[in-house]
Amino acid sequence: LKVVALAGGTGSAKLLRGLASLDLELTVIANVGDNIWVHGLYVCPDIDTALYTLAGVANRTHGWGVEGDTFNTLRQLRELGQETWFALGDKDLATHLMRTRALREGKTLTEATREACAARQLRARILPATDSELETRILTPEREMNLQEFWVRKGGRPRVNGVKYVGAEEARLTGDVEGAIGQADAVVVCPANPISSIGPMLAIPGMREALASARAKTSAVSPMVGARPFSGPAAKLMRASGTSPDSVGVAGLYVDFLDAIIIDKRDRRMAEEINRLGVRCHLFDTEMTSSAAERRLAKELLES
Ligand code: FO1
Repeated sequence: LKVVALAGGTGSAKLLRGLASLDLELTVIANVGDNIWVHGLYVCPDIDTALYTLAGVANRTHGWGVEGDTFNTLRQLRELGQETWFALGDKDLATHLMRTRALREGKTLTEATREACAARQLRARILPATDSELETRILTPEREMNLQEFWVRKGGRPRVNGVKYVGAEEARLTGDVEGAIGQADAVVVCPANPISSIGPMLAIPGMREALASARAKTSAVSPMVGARPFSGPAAKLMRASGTSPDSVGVAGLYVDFLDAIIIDKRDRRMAEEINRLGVRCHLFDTEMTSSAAERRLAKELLES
């Protein structure tokens, strides 16, 4: 079974682990909107979260970075007067060094990511949604900023007036992404921030059409329970984008290509409204608190 999973950051990792535990051929399409240049290195948090998760080395407490990493280089940078609000671990740095060198040698992000996957002997494929530059910017009353600056440096505190995907209109889907979606037996949208994780990928011209015209059924897991996401600033960004911050809002954002959505069983009251949108709504326990729960949800999703 060829399964394609659209994935963002920390929220997606658990479902990716569940999918990878099943007997299937997994291709992850990763968000690139929250990539950022730090100390001259190109950091791709969502690609790396998928990479570390599938390689079995992800830090499970934070949901990002490498388990048991140390921060000696970061400490040294701080002593040397550099900005260190974005915490790059020593092991994590190796990934950014390899990627940045590959890009400097003229390779695409897709090629650099393929090399990173091969170096870690991953069975799954990870594809950046695009090789073009695409950056999620958060509009606050004070100024516009990169997503990482908003979320990590400012702790997600500033008021949000809007979100934009800079470069999206000129961005191009890669041939690998188009091919993977076209050949998939199932497409899944991981529980991830629909505005900052999945939104940038959907803003690439042709992505929504590719998903809608795929022969495979597309199903999602909602990242929301009630008006709260499991993690991150989803509610705030959804409100700022004029979407109701709950699973009905999530289904509405994907309605043009989604066949089914799994929402948390505590949100039973929303099922009817979602069904009325033309998206089949399934109720399940979406909080993945063990490997068994990750696997159960992954199975349920493929059967939905
Ligand atoms: N998140 C934090 O809250 N604080 C950090 O210092 C931080 C560093 C970091 C370094 C590498 C990386 O791949 C991710 C990192 N993240 C950090 C997480 C990142 O903000 C999120 O994983 C995604 O951008 C959300 O999709």
